[in-house]
This record gives sequence, C-alpha cells and structure tokens, in this order.
Amino acid sequence: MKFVDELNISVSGGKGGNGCMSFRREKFLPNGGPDGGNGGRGGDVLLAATANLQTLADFEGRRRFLAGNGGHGSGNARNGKSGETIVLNVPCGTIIYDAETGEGLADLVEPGDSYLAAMGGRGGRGNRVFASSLRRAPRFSEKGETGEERLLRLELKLIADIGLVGLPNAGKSSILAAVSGASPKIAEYPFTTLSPNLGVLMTDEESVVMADIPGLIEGASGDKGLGLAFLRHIERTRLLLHVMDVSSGDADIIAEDFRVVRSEMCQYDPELNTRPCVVIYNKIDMCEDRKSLEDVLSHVSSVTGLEFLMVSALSGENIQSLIKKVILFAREHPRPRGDVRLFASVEETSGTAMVRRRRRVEIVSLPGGGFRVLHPQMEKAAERYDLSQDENVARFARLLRKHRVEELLAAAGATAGSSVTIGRVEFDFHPDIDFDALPSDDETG
Ligand SMILES: Nc1nc2c(ncn2[C@@H]2O[C@H](COP(=O)(O)OP(=O)(O)OP(=O)(O)O)[C@@H](O)[C@H]2O)c(=O)[nH]1
Ligand SMILES: [Mg+2]
Repeated sequence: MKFVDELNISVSGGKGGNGCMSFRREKFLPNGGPDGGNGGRGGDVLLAATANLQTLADFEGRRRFLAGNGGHGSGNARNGKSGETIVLNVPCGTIIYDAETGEGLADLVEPGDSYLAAMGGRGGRGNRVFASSLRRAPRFSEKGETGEERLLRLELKLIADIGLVGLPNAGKSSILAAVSGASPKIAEYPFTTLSPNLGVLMTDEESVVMADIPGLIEGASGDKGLGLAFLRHIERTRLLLHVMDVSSGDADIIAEDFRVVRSEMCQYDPELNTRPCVVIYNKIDMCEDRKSLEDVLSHVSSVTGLEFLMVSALSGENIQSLIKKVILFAREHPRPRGDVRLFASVEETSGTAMVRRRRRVEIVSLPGGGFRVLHPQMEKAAERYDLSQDENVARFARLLRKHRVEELLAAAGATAGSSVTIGRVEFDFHPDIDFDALPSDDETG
C-alpha cells in the first residue's frame, strides 16, 4: 500500500435536530399543554489512533467527513434521535494541526488515544421545555445548531523505539527482517525501501518496535534521494542503529560512510546525533580476513567513539546479541507514557474543544455598507431561534439588548435600515425598537 504521511482533511459535526412546537390534541381535551420534543444532538467526528495502521493512505480517497444529523423533535414529547458519531482511525503517531492557523491540536500516540475533531450541533429545544407556571403555552421552539466545521492537517511521525539508519543497500531491511517478524522488501540494489517499515521484536515481557527507513545519501538534506523526508519517522525513537556495509574491509570507505550519514542526520536535526546510537557493522560474512577486518573496525570505532557490533544479517552471526542489546536498552529506557506528546494531553485537548468561551461583541463594517456582529453565543442563537416564530424574534431581540448590540452598531456607524448580519441571519437595523413593549420573557439564551 502507498505510504502517505501528510494530508489535509475537513471534518464537520452533524447538525442538531430542530425542536418541535406542538400542543397535545386529544378528544375532550381541547387545550392540551405544549408537547413539542427536543431535537437530537448532531454526531461528532473523532480521530482515534490504532496500532493496525502505519500510514494515512486510507484518507487518500476521501478527504471530507460529515457526522450524522440529529433527528427533529416531534409532538407527543418525542425527542429526535442523536446523529451518528463517526470515528476515523489513524496510525499511532498522528499529529493533528488546525490547517488554517497551524496550531497543534493533538498528538495521538498510544492505541486508543482519541481527539474530538468536530463537535456535533446541539439539538433545538421543543416548546414543552419552555412551559412554566407563568407561561403555559409557549408558542416557540428552537432550531438545531450546525456542527463544528474544521480543516485539519494530519502529519504522521511514526512511533518506534528503535530506528535503523544508513546508506542505501547497507542491509537495514535485512537487519529488520532478521530480528523481528517483519518481512520488508530486500534487494541487491539501492533504494529498495521506498517508505518506512515497522517491525516488532517480541519477548515474553515486552515488545520493541523498530523502524526501517529508506537509505540516506550525501545531499539528502538538500532533497537528494528519499531519505530526508523519512527522517521524521525516526525522530521519536530512543535508540538508533547505524547500519554499515563493511564488506569492503577498507577503513576509509567505512569512515566515509559513517560521516555521510551522520552529517545528513545533523542537517535534518542536530539532536539526532546526540541520540544513543549503536553502529552495526553488517555483512561480515563477506570478509575472508576476519582479523584484519576487526582491526579496521576497531580503528574506525575509536574515531567515532560509538559502541559497535559486528553482524551478518545473512548468516545470522551475532544477530542474537543484537536482539539482546536492543531489548536490554528498551527495558532500561522505557518510554514514559505521554513523553512524546507535543501538546496538552488528549483529554484536555478534547476538553478545550467543548469549552464555549465568552467573547466580547465585535462589530465589523462590511465593504458593501452593512455590518457583521461577531460573538459566538449570539451567532449560535441566531441559528437556533426559529425566527419565523414571533416569540423567537422577541427572544432574539432581548439577547441583542443584553449584549448592547444596538449601541455598538450605532457607535460603529449603523443607521436605520443598515443591513446587519449575525451568523447566518441578516436583518435591517431598527434602532428604535421598544423592547419593553415585547412580551415578557426571561429566556435570553
Ligand atoms: N552477504 C551479505 N549480504 C547482505 C547482508 N545483509 C544484507 N545483504 C544484502 O544486501 C542487499 C541490500 O540489503 P537491504 O536489506 O535491502 O539493504 P537496505 O539498507 O535496506 O537498502 P535500501 O532499502 O535500499 O536502503 C541485499 O541484496 C541483501 O541480501 C549480509 O549480512 N551479508
Ligand atoms: Mg531497505
């Protein structure tokens, strides 16, 4: 399957169902009470991390996701059904950004981590809810709110404990295959690996995840070869295995190989060169003079100063020692849960999405001469109040008065007849409405 590690998607919560205005109608009961039910909540869109995926390729075909709408309320106090929530599965290591602002929203690391990406709209209340001892026959209901709509950028940075780096053809994929259950493509030509492979080393107590990425070449940081775009997938590892083909037995060639890879990693992120690293001298089966190879490798290692291991992925020589080393390292350096999260914890993040912040009213004058009122609560109310019902018009007017919108509009230069937009509602400005003449109501939303 194609490997995809970056893309944009748009998500929308479902619309809340409308509340219903209705009165009980029964034989011998001419003036039944209000019995309009509430609209159902719109469904949410959630993103959830799963260990079964290793790429965002599933999103290639479809980029727009809408949760289900809530059902409308009806008479007889029947509430509408909640809209269907949809859960989009993403690989572990998916980072979610707001595509418009670039703000980081969540980092889904562990299987099961989830993020509330778009909340469904609230259902409108039916007239039954508004009945009180003073108002026995409310002749209004609310409309459902639209769901949240967001454009998100998903970026995958795989989660692995160990990362394999090295020149093309060094034997990285062969090492991965030798130590784990993975079976990546292996071939005698460079750039066999075109996208990251993950392998898992299982013991009775633990499982260690190893990532194999395409080979790095000189100039990778200047976009040569394939390697650089994939270095991000070893960013979140705790140990690097630098795999080198030592079949030449030549100290200069081997030292140059080391230098090239380290310098490319450094140009991507200098921190990668301070990451714990074990040098894996691979293909030792190809050297006949083992003694002189050992001398060469000891010399190179005295220069690099890094721990090393001589192995053959092909014959299996020293592969058990490599496995032991890797497992010991993982055991001694466990990944603290949550350490790679870039943002507030997932729970908090989804919490913030639900907070309705209070904001000051802002008036924006539009190029065509009209005005737009910006205020989340009023925008929602404009949507919720069914303004074809007189009582709702009165409620909405009272909400405007509560927030002193009239004065603000006048201050901004609005005059009688100016067009005013709040959310999706547009009306003419009439600064002389006598609010006190409107029917009394304490429900101002
Ligand atoms: N003789 C010998 N050949 C090996 C050994 N390990 C790997 N090879 C061979 O080296 C070639 C490259 O191996 P890969 O595992 O594909 O190398 P890679 O580093 O993943 O290469 P890219 O994916 O292109 O970066 C293949 O032909 C392997 O069979 C080894 O220990 N001994
Ligand atoms: Mg490979």
